Amino acid sequence: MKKAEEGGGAATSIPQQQLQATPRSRPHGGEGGAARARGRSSGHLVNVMMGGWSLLLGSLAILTGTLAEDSKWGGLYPRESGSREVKSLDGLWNFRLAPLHDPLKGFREEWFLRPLSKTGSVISMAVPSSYNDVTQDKALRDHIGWAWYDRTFYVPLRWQVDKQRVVLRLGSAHYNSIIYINGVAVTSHEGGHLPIMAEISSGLRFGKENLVTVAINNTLTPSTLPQGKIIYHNDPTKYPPGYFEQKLDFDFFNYAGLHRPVYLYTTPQTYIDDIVINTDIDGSAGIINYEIFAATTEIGPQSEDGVGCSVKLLDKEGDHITSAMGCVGTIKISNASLWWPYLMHSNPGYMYTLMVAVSDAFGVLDLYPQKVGIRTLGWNSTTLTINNQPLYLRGCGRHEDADIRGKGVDYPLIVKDFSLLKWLGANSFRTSHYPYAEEIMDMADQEGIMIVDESPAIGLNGFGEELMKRHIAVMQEFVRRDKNRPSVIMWSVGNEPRSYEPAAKEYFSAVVNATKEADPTRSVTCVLAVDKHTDLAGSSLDVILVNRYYSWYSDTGHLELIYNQTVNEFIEWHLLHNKPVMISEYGAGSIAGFHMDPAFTWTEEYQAELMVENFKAFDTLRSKGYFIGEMIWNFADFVTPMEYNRPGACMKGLFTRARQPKMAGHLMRMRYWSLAQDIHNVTIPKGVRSPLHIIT
Ligand code: GCB
Repeated sequence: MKKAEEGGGAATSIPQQQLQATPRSRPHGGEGGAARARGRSSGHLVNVMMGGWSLLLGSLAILTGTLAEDSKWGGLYPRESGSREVKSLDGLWNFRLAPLHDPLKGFREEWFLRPLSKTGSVISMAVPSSYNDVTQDKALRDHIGWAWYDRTFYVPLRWQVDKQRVVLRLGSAHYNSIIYINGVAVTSHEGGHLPIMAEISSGLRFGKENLVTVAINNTLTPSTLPQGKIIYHNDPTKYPPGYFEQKLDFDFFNYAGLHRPVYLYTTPQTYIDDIVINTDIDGSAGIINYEIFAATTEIGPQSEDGVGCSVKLLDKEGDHITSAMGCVGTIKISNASLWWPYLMHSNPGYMYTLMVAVSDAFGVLDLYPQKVGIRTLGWNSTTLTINNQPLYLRGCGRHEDADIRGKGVDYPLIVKDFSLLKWLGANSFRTSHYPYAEEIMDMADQEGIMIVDESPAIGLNGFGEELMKRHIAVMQEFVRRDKNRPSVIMWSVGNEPRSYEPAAKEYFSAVVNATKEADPTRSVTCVLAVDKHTDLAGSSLDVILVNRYYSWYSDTGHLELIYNQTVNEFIEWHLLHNKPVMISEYGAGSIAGFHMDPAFTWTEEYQAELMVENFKAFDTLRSKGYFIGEMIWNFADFVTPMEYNRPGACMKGLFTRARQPKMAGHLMRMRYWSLAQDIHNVTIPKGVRSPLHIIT
């Protein structure tokens, strides 16, 4: 077995049964899809899927179920260490769409058995990226159904000699996906936005060329998250035979593809499968409670004696602070540097590194560097706190959305967006309306930007058993991925459900309870939009988040009504539930460069004046002591499906899609810095000024 270079010293031992495939008795972790899929022929796997996923609506293949084995994975991001190597598979892959009216052709012809280039024509496709906007091809932009990706890669012989476990990890693939290595299906996954993993060691040709193939289907149905519907048009006087369209229950473009980085990484046969961190504070001391879940494959450990865990805590500069033994433990640090949000402290986003080691009597087997931000969260009927200080959230709803790449991870864009958030003086955002890329979440941790972490359940309706099971499974996967992130201060189980439907009460109670069971340390919300007297979800939530578009979707043009309507609305939500309340969306569309005085809908002036009226209402609500934040819709303009009532995009951005500030961006900057000055006594930077001096 490969011995890592960094020593952890003698380690306290893990009982042998915990080292076997399912470490500890967790609902997740341990050996996953690859091991189980191994030995099956790929043809069998497809048959299983076709049987279980009720594939056809007319001629269209649709996935409505899942093999789900891979959902047991996902806790730890691929990181290098003294015992682990990471190899990126990003770059240009080969790509082909399945024909719209013969969606199963690729499975029938077994495209996964050979390079795609040998079964037909291919184009180059960037990974990570959405595939929709990277060419001039309308068929690619508007595709519904299966798309196929493949590429070759080498794995060094040395990995085999060193008896390394090799894991393939895709950050996400939207929506359903099946992954093949050298022609054999190794795992499948339902749902975009969350990782897919498979241990692939036994299917690899070490020192030789290997083939990875991904089949991916973007079709949304009433039982997917998010939901959608396929509508068939049967009137032969209007539509050609077999004509169908995808209807969506949300307004953002349903970008599809391999949106996030694809990695291969190695671990030893006895490895760190997951780490759970919870932190607390005691006066000026910081407390880190940790739990390490080790696992082993059938060919490990090499030695069964004395396998155990140890940790070393390093500060931000990498200097050693303290060490501890044991797979479960507590570390107390006197005069700890806490994790604080941006503008709430002079050193926001402070994180330690917990170097976790699993060792045996001969030395370290596996190492994983786990970031730790020490902070506490609290909530009661009026307040949300961090490190015992009340919070006021200044933020926005966002989208993963940009030119060309769609929802593809893009490092320059990540840096730009966080730079703009800090320029605004914002301290938070909501991952509307799905889990964001881990690379974005890393930046939030590091910069001290607080996150309301939202699941992909947007606009839900028809609250049946099947949907609930899926929703709970997604929340568990989501918590597993983001549980150790200090930036995540609240879970949002969804956005704007039809929570007046009678089944909503029981449904949300079950989903919220399951989320709390997975993570009792954070508050849970759901963003509401229906009338407060018909809503049936609010009673299950810790914090009430409400979207309201006064003078835009209602009383359009009547800015003078905003103040009263907003103040009354939120007072009533609080009285009804006796919980903290906040506005999670408000705003107006504006076309950058479109001006009219007096203000008119779609002008920059109208958007800005609507904001000013809202600010007055928020200040009144703030003084009541239970209004805990404001998030505008939206950070930047983003692309919608084609509609006649919007020019290709939702134009409610503070910034254009190219991230240039509108008048609203400058105004928000003034607002958020003034709030930060008022609440945290920060100095407003030079150059922050209201663009509205003309109207205020
Ligand atoms: C909403 C939705 C958001 C939309 C927004 C709008 O309530 O939550 O996804 O984009 O309204 O602009 O209509």
